[in-house]
Amino acid sequence: MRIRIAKAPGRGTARTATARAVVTTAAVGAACALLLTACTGSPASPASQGSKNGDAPPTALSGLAGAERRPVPRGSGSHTPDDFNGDGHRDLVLNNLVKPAADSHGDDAGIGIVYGSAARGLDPSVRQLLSAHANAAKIGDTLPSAFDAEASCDLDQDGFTDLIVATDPPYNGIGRPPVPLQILFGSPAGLTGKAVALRIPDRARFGNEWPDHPVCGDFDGDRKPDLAVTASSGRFSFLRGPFTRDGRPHAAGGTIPGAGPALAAPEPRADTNDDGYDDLVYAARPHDPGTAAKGTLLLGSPDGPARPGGTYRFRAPAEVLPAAPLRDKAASGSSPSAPASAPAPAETALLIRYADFDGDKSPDTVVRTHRGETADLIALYPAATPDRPLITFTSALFGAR
Ligand SMILES: [Ca+2]
Ligand SMILES: [Ca+2]
Ligand SMILES: [Ca+2]
Ligand SMILES: [Ca+2]
Repeated sequence: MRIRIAKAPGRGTARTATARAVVTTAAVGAACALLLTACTGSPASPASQGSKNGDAPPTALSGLAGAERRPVPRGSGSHTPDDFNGDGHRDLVLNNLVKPAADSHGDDAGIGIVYGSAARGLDPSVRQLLSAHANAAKIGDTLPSAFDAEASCDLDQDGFTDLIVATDPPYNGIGRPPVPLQILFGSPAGLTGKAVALRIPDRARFGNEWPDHPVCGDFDGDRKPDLAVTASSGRFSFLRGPFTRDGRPHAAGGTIPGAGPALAAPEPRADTNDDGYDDLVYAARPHDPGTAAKGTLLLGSPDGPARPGGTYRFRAPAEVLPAAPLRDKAASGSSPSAPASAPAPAETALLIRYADFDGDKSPDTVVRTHRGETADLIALYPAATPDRPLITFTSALFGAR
């Protein structure tokens, strides 16, 4: 799996670790009311099954019906990308979880994992909340407070996808900073326990910038997962996998020049020229998945992604991005319990994933509509029925324990 997960804004700034606020029932209710028709407006949607298609009271919304919790199905390992519990179904990673309105300026709400399901593509009732407090490794004596998903692949090749997370370790500004990237290993129970710091050997570091922009790929074509990570001054570290459970690469040489400042994997195929070596893109700014952008290609080779490959263009996968139906439905007035709100914050719609979730081998579209930092709606549109979401839910679920 070679993805780059959209980064949380404000990353890398020092933040104070505080106990995470639990979303109150009222806050969840408010978010739901806002999403009422979106949650119940598609009776044919499998998401509505179990709520008797509209007979349910307003509090039992299908989008929020996932507020119930079910255990993560135990898998035995798979080759499916983004399959943290190894059950063969792709899982979804969410940064930027919405926060209760009372805490909209508080800490990051963490990383949300929604597990895949055969029936619905994704099952929001099977989810995990990852946070620096619960899951980060200490750096020295200090627990980082930032915890943002950056990339995922099976670094130790055990059949369970692993998550690479950016943190904000303490640094006094003198000399080489600590490596802020950590690895959370997948398992039959999904992503649990403590992360480990990514170890980058001294010879594979350069300069005093924070190593960042991790990109997974098999750049040297030996069928083992590697990582590329920025160093400084347009150089990057090429770390050959597999990785040990304490975060060490199998091998690493000196840094490779001629790239940066941001790295990304080509989309949708990591091996752009089909020569068996995954390729790498560098660009002036981080790439948002699924958006059109320009970068420069470095072609993989037995020595890693080091051969110039010319200009590379990321293309947006869909000509028209379906919207998560937050705005239209909430504004339609058909929701009697929708709160009379002050002027609504601007809404932004983002593609968050373009990949096969329902197992038919065609890529599906997962979009997310945000209203400020306190409301969102995520919708999975299957390739087979691109005008009707298979499931919708809000990331406010992660605040409902
Ligand atoms: Ca899975
Ligand atoms: Ca693994
Ligand atoms: Ca490799
Ligand atoms: Ca290639």
